Amino acid sequence: MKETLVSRAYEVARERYAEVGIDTERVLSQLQDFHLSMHCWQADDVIGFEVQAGSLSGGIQTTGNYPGRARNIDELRQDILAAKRLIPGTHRLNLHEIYGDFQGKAVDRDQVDASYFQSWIEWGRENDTKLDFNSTSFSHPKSGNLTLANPDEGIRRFWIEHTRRCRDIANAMGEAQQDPCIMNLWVHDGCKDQSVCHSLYRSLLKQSLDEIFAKPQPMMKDCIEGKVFGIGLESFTVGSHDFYTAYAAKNNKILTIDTGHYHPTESPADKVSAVLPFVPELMLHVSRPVRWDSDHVTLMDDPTLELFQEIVRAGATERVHYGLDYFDASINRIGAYVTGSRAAQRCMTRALLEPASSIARLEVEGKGFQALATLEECKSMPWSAVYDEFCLRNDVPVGLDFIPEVEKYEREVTSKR
Ligand code: RNT
Ligand code: ZN
Repeated sequence: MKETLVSRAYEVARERYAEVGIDTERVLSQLQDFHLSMHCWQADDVIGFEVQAGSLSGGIQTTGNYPGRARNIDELRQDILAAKRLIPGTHRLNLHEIYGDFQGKAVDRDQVDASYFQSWIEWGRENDTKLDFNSTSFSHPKSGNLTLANPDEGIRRFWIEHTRRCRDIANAMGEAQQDPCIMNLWVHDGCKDQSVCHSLYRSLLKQSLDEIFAKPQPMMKDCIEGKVFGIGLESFTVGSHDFYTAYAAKNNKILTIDTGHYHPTESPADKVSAVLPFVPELMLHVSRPVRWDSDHVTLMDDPTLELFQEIVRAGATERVHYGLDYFDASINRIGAYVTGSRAAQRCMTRALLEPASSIARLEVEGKGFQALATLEECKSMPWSAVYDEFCLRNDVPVGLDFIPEVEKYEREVTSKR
């Protein structure tokens, strides 16, 4: 019954969109090629599997203690698969270094190598999931306030070694999956209070990055992520957006845009067309800041929608990697995983369904009101029927039907932890 309703609604939507020159079948196939890089850290509150794990540091925080957190690698894998069953399409998994398969062994960050990720590589192969990667400079006794920008040579060397090894691991993943692994580099380096050493720290970070990136790694791609500030590091951030934008432009690196990492009235979406002429590609960390970089679950809010629209309008869908980055410990984590992932897909659906070239034509012909009216009309076009059809064709619950599935998994699995 529901299936016929969905299909009927889709048929109507198909005709409505055809009237404005949009082929919904083409959009459905574009959606099939739209791969999210799911952040493994959503299922366990960014803790990971180090034997020596301490508490989360580096200016990031999860708040809440909803029961059912994944406590080990098997539980995490189980949760990721449970979430994936409810998200249409095929998706990648974004691992942090602290999620290695350490088998109860204390492996310090400057000792890690690809052997600890062999089981992930196999898991990825078995589950049709390509892997992306991140070095991890937070939650470690040597994290402090400064890692790659630390004037202490020993500490700086430690983190350079860690990050180099992470690139080796990413490259091994890329080779195994015959598709480049995208490795993100984010360090929290900054100052709680006023500092007169901005220039010193930034030159150290630049030097560290130059050393780290010196080795060619053909099967991985580097991306670098700045931010405004972290908790406890409010006064100064070494790796600011400007720093990494300049570094990426000069060194041909991928720039990561985390939607939570800008000033509250600044538009992450507007950065897409501003930086793409100068950097090879973009990585996204789709998140939702509520007053600060609070990493709330992604929703189809205006900033997120605009981000996807700007990518599509720029014709840049193939030059962007679509990572997610939020961690909410106050609600069911699988539900949060699925809600955020589907929200990102829904934004992409709307963006792909926009008759952008006709609107652009109106705009350049000076037909301002007609362009505005068309944009306004797009908001109420039946885009959701297209996303529902996408779920249906991928054999994934349509609409709210995924809620009982999450509840069942909670009853049977996560509530028993
Ligand atoms: C922190 C950055 C970073 C982390 C992850 C866990 O502000 O957004 O990307 O969230 O690496
Ligand atoms: Zn991020």
